[in-house]
Amino acid sequence: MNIPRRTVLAATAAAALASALPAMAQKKIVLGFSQIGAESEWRTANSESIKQSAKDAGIELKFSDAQQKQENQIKAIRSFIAQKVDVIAFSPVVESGWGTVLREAKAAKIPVILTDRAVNEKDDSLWVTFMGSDFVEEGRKAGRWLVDKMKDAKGEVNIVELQGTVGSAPAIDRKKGFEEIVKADPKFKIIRSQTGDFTRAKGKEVMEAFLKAEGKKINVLYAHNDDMAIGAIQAIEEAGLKPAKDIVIISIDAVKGAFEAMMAGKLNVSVECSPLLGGQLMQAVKDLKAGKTLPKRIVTEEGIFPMEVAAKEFPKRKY
Ligand code: GYE
Repeated sequence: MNIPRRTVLAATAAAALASALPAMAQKKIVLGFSQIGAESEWRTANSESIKQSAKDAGIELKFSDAQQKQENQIKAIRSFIAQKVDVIAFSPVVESGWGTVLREAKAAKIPVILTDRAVNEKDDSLWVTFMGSDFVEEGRKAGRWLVDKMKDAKGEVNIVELQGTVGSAPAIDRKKGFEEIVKADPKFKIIRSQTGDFTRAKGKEVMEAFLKAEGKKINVLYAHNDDMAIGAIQAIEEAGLKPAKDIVIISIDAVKGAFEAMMAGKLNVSVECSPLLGGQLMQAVKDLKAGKTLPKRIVTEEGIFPMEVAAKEFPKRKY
């Protein structure tokens, strides 16, 4: 058969293009994510959510664990910039000190998404969106629950507070929201407040010190997360006291460990803070790549779980 040479060339070009197309279509979006570390049950669930959601969304994830150190997060972000990833996301361990590296990302035209925790920077053009919980509101929920629980209490209500990581958004905001509510009634007194760094070990250690200093004076423990509360419960038991009875205990996150403590009658209430941010993060990454404008703030919806509902809610919990 005599096929004109031009036709053959055109057919070859078309075939080449057709075989290249799927490869082009398959070119995966690359997301660099800098995680804080693995300090709590919340964080573990958050990392799993991000990894699983990236897989489900077909997004290539470069995941870096900073082991609680801001300098490691800055290094990771710089390396993502050098690798020219499509999008950078991170959960900032503390609020301040991000200006320089965020300007570097902006200069490289790589969009940045803040997940879980906010930064304290005036120039909000340095990130496209911030997705996560309203920590001030979580603190208020904890405060409102306590005010209601103690509405008939006569005399002083002495509170000890286990704060999260110094300088972190959830520690600053959860303190603020809680104080805002309890200060309305002078019977509430925060007699000690110290960081337990969001970990069980530190929560236990600091609670031991509180008990040594204040002993039976302590009526309430407000812990900025469940892990610290769980550590503190151990300290309270070792001191011969009954958690949730001798000392009312309030914490935040509502992870499975907290539900177990509530079902065992050792924790009074946990305010929900969802770590399951992976799905909405991947959606945001895809939207960005499709040229859509994202809302500047995406707030997670959450509830509050007192011990009375723990057994009923437990089977439904996903983290
Ligand atoms: O409450 C705590 C974790 O940033 C909301 O960090 C997060 C907090 C969470 O270590 O358990």
